[in-house]
Amino acid sequence: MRLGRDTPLPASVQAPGYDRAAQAAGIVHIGIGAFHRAHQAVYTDDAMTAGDRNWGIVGVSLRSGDVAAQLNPQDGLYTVSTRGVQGSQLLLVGAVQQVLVASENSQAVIDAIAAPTTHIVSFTVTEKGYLRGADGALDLAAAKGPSSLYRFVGAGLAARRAAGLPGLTLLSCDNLASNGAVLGRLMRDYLAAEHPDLVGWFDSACRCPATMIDRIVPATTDGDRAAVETALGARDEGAVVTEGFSQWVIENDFAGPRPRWEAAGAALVADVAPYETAKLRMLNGAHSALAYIGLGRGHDYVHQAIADPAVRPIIERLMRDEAAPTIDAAPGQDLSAYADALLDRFANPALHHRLIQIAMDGSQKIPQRWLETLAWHQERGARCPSLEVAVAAWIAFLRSDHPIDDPLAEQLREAAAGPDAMDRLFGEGGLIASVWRPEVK
Ligand code: CS2
Repeated sequence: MRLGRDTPLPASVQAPGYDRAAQAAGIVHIGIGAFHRAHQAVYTDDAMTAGDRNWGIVGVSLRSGDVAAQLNPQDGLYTVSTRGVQGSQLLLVGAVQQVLVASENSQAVIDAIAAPTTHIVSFTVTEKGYLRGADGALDLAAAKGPSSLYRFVGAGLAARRAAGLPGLTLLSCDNLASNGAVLGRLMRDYLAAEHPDLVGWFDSACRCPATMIDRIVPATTDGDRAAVETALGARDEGAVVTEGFSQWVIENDFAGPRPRWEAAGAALVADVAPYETAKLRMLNGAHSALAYIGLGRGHDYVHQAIADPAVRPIIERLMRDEAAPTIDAAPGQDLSAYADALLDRFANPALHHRLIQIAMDGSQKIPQRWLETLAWHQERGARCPSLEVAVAAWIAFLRSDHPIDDPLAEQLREAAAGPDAMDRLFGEGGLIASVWRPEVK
């Protein structure tokens, strides 16, 4: 039996505490992968359970029909399994109402963005989804392409303005430095080229707050789906598996109404930067290092790599001695306690987080995860021994037999092959948008 609105639930499963059918959709989310379903959708669901109304989510996949095929036959319902040392828990999430596939039905996506009930368009499109060139500027040719977020948002904004509707909050939930400002600048550049009459209205009527989002969400496996089926008594093709920990820090700068996400534990703050920088350089920086160093040592999963006595000290030093000193902590933000908590999260044996999943898209991740830290120390005449090991491990990975999943895969493999790899990757005019120049030996 497939999960749906009439599925009887076991008593152990927590169900949405509100009338789903009575909610309007207030959010369009572009990039409805596992991360969104385990993170922002859960906060939104909790906010509605706490009494907030009309924050249903219309999910959008830009390319693939997979998530639509998983969720639409289930009335948008899916489960989130949290797995930790204290055991596991199953939660049924009702916030997602339907999933649209932009490549199949672009007008429906534009209509959803232009709907009067919509106040927020949020994004988890991964680093490469922002379509930036090596210089950080919008790649306009790509942005005009069929699976560009800018096309849909641009057309949706044009329709809103024509209908006399208010502007929107565009909420980036990706792991980019200054994600809100970056999205705002790129969106504006797109509008300047394609809808120049909208730029002034965009500036005054729309907002792009920054966010720091954090929850480790490994790709769901067939084994996970089978375990959920046993616990639920129904088949959930959209199941996601995650850790107990979850954090969301959001810049409190919205164009209009927003869900009371604070009722679900989100922090609404004036300045996200200290949290975002700590997360990118410590958590994500350590993750990418674990991926390349761990794969090089024959590990498959994060918890195995962090248990390796040859790896753990490198990761600890990376976080505590290299990344943490570069961060201007907010009052009450304890970076040493943060490093302790991250080591525990990485060690979670109940979460099977594949290193190869983290290793993908290195060209898009490494600048904000490693190079900012390296550049900070370089300016002060200091070295980062752990990050240098990580850089060497990435080059070894690019030279290895592992499949390389990266928009620059071919160029990276070629650049990494020769003795001048450091220079071709990170040097002047190199492949990686670099703030750090290696001392090429
Ligand atoms: C990971 C992130 O795949 C990756 O690159 O580093 O997805 C990480 O798990 C999340 O940012 C945690 O919040």
